[in-house]
Amino acid sequence: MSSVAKQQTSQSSCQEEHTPRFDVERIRRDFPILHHPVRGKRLVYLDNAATSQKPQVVIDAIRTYYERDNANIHRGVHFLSERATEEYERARSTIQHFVNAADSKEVIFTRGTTESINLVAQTYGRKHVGAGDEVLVTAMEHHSNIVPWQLLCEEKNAKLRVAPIDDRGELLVGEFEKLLGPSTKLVALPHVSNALGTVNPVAELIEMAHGWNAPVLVDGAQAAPHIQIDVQALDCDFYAFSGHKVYGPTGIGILYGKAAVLDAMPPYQGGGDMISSVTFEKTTYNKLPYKFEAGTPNVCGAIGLGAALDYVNRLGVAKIAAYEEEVLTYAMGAVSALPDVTVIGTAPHKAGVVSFVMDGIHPHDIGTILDQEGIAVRTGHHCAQPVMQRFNVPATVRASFAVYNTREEVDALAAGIRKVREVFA
Ligand code: C6P
Repeated sequence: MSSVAKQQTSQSSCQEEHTPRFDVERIRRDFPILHHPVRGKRLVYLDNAATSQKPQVVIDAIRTYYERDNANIHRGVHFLSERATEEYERARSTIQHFVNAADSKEVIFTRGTTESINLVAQTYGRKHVGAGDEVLVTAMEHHSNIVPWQLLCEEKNAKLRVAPIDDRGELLVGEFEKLLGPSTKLVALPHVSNALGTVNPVAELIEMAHGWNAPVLVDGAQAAPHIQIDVQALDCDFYAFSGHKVYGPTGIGILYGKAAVLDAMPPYQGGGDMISSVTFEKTTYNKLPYKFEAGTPNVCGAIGLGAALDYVNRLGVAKIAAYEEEVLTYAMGAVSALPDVTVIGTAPHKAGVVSFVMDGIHPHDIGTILDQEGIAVRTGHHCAQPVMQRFNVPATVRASFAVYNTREEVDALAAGIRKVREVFA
């Protein structure tokens, strides 16, 4: 175990002595799907970075919305429309507080992280990035934080620069800083890497970028479930995350943007609700955040996400983070101790993810055997092919953790991996 991992373990055991134990069994009862066997076995769900499971309160919120409140929003004077609008806007304010945005108008509902990033690329990016300019990303990006910038750079004849990472999967901060300069018109980086679990020092990186007047978009898809987000403390210009990874429904996500930056951006899509007035000669646009929410939005998804974040707040983000760190440290120790296993991504500061490979066995075979044991992991490139290229592997097995995972499930994973070795012996 690394010295930092050991430090983390001793920190966790100190915390255990002074704070009441995190009642994971009670939390597990909130998630109905965890109690349905798969392949005749108890489900061990370790694919939370792909999507997390949903607590009963979120399922109930969705059901109640369709049973009691369903109507279009911002459009009707009737009772149901008013109630649906209130619930939708209440969800926005929950999200505002979750990320500590200064104003709820800085919170834009999108379909997910992918759409949030594309929105920024196609509006801010198209306006401010020109020929010869540069967009800076890192070598640990998910495809969603690469391809939108490539599309923009191709269109504008701009250049995509990539800050490298080291063998542990940590960003080389000095190299990142060297890549910044007067041509940098935008920086986009992940708060937490989905393939490696590395937590980036985003506040420090944002400060460096701002030194060159480059705004920063933080891809928070893998941070939102694990880390307290404070967009004002980070001073990021944009922050994107998806509802479905933080116990909410699919098809809903968030783009936070500083009000002044969003105000100066052209709209993304045209349609209903994003306008102030329309004539065939000229259209004027609605105020924030509606300017960026064209068409009937995912009302139910927003309400479901609000319920998910209310649930997370009730558990306490700090308590969740401390508990998950304990489980992750245990998992890193258990998996890396197994023979023939190499963990990919060993940065000292990690969240949520253990990625690994086994000598002579393809990750898909490992995933298939684990599945027979009721253990759900993701295998493949995790939509982060450049990370696989960096570590010279075709794919990895990724176990990713949520608030309801336990040490016993880590033990089940380790036993499953031993079984894989036996099968291939
Ligand atoms: N990563 C994973 O298994 P969407 O699909 O829009 O909700 O999120 C895209 C995305 C963007 N950035 C990061 C860091 C991500 O991890 C993801 C989604 C999932 O790793 C599905 S590919």
